[in-house]
Amino acid sequence: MLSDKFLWGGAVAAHQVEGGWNKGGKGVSIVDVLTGGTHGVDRKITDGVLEDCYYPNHEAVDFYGHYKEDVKLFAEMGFKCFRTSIAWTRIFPNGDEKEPNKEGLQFYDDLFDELLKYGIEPVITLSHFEMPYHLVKEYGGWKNRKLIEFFVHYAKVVMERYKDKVKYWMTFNEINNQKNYEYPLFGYVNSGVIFNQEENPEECMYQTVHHELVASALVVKEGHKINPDFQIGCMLACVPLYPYSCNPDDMMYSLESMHDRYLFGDVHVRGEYPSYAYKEWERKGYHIHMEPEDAKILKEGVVDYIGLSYYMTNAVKADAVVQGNGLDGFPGSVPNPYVKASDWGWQIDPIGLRYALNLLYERYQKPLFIVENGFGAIDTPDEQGYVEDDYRIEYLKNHIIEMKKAVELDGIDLMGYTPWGCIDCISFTTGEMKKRYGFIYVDKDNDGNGTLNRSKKKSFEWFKRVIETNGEDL
Ligand code: BGP
Repeated sequence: MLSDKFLWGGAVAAHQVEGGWNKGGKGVSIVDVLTGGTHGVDRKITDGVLEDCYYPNHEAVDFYGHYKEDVKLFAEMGFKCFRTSIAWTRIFPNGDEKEPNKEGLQFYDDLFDELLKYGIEPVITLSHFEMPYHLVKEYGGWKNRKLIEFFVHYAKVVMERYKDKVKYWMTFNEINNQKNYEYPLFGYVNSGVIFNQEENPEECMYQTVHHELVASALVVKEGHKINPDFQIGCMLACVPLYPYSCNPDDMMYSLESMHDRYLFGDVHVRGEYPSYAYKEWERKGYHIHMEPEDAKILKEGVVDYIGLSYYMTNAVKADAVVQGNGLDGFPGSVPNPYVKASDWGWQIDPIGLRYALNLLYERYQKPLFIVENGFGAIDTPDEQGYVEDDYRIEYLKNHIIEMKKAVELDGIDLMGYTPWGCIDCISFTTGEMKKRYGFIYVDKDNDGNGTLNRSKKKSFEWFKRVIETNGEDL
């Protein structure tokens, strides 16, 4: 049985739902200047706002204007918590101001009050791919150590302001995806840096992420001073990399590939880099600049829990030709003959979730929180506008079964489960509307047309029942 404190809910990120990109004094964030993409084509990083392009994030599903209606629907489903992010640019439009934007602060006050009215706990990510664009243009993004100061200031302002409304925090969303630095989008949205345009992309990535790790640790420390009851976590993209075969070469290759996935998690959770990181830097002649106080900061700022996203596993083969675009595969990835993939090539593997939870728990012995999981699909409403998303129910059900095994059979300390995109939102990787995850359908198409009307999909009633029975009736 799951504990009766188990946090069932849903997850989104500000820039994928809010819209209102220039309302309420909000500044331009880096996602505001990405173009939308089409299936199979990467989103593009532009050099500023192009007026003649369709920018899905600019309007998104207008959660900014509809949040009361949406929160009411979340409450009807029985959500115990709701994960979203604070758009840094609503609070500090440029990122380097001293004084916050009052209207931005008020928006999140209103949103959190609305959630709390229904007994829904806000779970807040401080940085989910939406740093101020000004910090990229003016300072070069997180490559610049100065960003630590700006981020810590922003975090302190919002933690102080919402200290009685928000208990659960996360610092950076999927910080470890930057390890996949050959794929520009991940590095850019996390750090504002296009690594493969740098002289030494990998060394630059390590230096950049080091600044984020120090900032994260400082925020954990400062946050606990503001309210000792705060639970402040990290957020890791968890993609277990299976060896393709029991050939020792494949076994070793998968272990080495997993080193990459854990590296930054180790710093968040243990307060130090793993031994193999130092060896790699030495071997490759990298010089990662660290201030003398950094080691102490990292040690003192270890996280309280690990938030994770889980969508897929990958199989890796030592002698595979490098393939994949960084979204559907990591270097050495090969199709796994035992699992199917979604339309976007994401391998569907519910057992992999139990595997992932075991990996993380064995390594860290810290509470885990599944803050993203879900099935992106093209939903087709019938004539009445109803979406019968049995495929989504099937996906989530199978994952919840394995999640429960991790708790009930493996004894994993799991705080909660918030499926991704509980209301339809803009897909991050494709920039499109048509890749949907929600229990709630939003009438908006890929070209931005639609009424923005909200309606319940079949999965809405299903998930409501799951929460009502604490995961017993699937
Ligand atoms: C994660 C991000 C989310 C989200 C999700 C699904 O990497 O944290 O922001 O979007 O992936 O990806 P997509 O929207 O591309 O299907």
